[in-house]
Amino acid sequence: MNADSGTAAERAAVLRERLHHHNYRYYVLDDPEVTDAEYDRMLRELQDLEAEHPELQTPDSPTQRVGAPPLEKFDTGAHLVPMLSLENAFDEAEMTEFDRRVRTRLETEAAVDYCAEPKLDGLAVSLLYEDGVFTRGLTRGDGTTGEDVTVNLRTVASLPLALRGDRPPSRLEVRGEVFMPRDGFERINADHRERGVKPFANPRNAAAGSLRQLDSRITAKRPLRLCCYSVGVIEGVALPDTQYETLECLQAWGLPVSPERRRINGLEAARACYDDLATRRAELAYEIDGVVFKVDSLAAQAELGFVARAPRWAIAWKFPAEEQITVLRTVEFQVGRTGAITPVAKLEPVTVAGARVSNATLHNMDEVARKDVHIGDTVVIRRAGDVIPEVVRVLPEKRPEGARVPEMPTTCPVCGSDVVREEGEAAHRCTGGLYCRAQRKEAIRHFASRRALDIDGLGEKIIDQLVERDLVEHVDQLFSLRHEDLVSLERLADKSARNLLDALEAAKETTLARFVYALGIREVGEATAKALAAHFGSLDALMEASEEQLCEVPDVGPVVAHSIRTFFEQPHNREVIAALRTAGVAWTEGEPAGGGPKPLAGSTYVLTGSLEEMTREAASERLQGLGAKVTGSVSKKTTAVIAGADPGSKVDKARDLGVPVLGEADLRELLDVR
Ligand code: JCF
Repeated sequence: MNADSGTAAERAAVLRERLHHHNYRYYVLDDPEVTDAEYDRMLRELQDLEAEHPELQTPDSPTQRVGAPPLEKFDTGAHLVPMLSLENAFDEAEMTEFDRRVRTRLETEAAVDYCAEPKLDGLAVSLLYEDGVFTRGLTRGDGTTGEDVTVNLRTVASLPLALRGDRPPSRLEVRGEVFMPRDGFERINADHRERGVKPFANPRNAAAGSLRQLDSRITAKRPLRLCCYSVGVIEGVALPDTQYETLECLQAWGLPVSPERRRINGLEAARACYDDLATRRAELAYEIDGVVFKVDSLAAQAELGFVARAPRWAIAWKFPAEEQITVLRTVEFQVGRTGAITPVAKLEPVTVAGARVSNATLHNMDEVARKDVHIGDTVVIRRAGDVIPEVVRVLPEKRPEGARVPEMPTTCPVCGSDVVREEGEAAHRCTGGLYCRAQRKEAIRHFASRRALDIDGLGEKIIDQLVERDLVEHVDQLFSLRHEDLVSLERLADKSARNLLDALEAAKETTLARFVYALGIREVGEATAKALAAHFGSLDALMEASEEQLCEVPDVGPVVAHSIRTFFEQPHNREVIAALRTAGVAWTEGEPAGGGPKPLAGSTYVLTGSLEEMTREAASERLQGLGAKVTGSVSKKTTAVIAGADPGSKVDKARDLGVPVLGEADLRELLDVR
């Protein structure tokens, strides 16, 4: 052996040791000491070393989790000790009954110690460690024999390939659940959808499908996790006296166990534990379907024994099912605040996870097509946590004769405007904009927001009431509100009403850019509104511009141009705009700068103080229209500072830096240059 391979061997050993340690910190203790990037760097270094010196590879190396060539089929293997199933409790009475039976059999009145842990919704496996090395893994199968998925399990990052500690058991058969956390499930399904592969119905199916892959290289790419919960066989080391300590022991050997495990005393505490997990269910990173309670004392477990294939000392107190089957009566189309039109399934009412459900979202028409939803179908409904109920899938075998596919209406069910669907977008949208009642609240909120017309005091609560009482159907009607209208609203005193009327009056004087932004045209944010205002100079020019002309504006592409065109083509939108102008909303119109020369290109101005003839904003837009940059702070690169009345420190700064200071007359001259 040469000196080089000697150091390589040492380095590989050090890296393996560190990677094992960090794997343990991350997956078992849930308390990582290094970032993912640092971990990856070490892993890559080890991979490179092993590639250069294949003799340094060990079967338990952290690099050996990439999978192996596909199998023809899985072998079967016998569990050393049969894998048990769990009795279920579906309500509190059944749990109380379980506790009573346990105490009767143990001949005790005293509260029993239980070890509690969440019941993971994955797939049960049995793992064999011989002399501390992982040698075989089986699925549960029929409880006596299962499929040999050893190569697949070796790719599961949280499964230790070798046990930790000085004296691991000489033989250990340990049971656990392989599951897929929610984020991983979402990621895999997003990837499947993108590639046109059928997504998994739920994380449980995803975990099962991934583990039962004949090609373990695919399994290696799936974000599977392991959580261990019991021991089948143990040799060479004695187990502690309780289930709780057994879990601690497994953890010390490097096997992941539930961080939610608890030792509790008696039925009352079991109920509290159940309630706690039920409330936190939606926040957990993985799906659980109940809480497992086990009599903690192993001696008491032995005394209780088994019935059929389930232990008398354990029970799974299940949460109400998050999925239910029902019939889809019809599909309605709901218009959201932003104009997106969502297909909603109207259902034969069912109770899902404790709540009565008669509506479920179908998301969008792509999803309707992908799930092949027909009206009259029997469907699986899912309601998880606070998430709105959704249609997960249909049961095609139950489809009635003549069931038809729901169709998106061509006009908005609320306002009758055209419904469009933009290229590359999943959602259909109502083009009604300001006119559509469904979008009115959002439209008014946006219209009044600080960067739009900046109507002080027009908050959400007031907007809600204005719309609900039909005081404001379209934004122009904001300007015909009277004092008596406003004081009739809840939470609006005389003084606030007057302030709001003043704010409305003040908001009428605006800029073209703010006005365009305030219209709430899809794809038109503040920057685009400014660019449009500078380019076209007047609202009429903008309203008449073709898509080609719109595309000449910096940053406006075909998508934005199309959205603007569609908006201005809607007669309702034109009516609202005309009414706004009649109400007195006004701005200084400029000359179109678009396409024309940019005499101020390359120059940078700073505006300060108040101008007499126009607002600073209007001046800024017009300077920008002529190609100048307008910034907020003075530097050596500033061409000039333009100062109105009562300028601030910017003028001092300009003098310090030798930057010219111009007045309003100079500004007018600048803007006249064309
Ligand atoms: O999390 C589970 N799915 C889970 C299943 C947890 C347990 O403690 C179990 C189990 C199945 C059988 N314990 C047994 C005895």
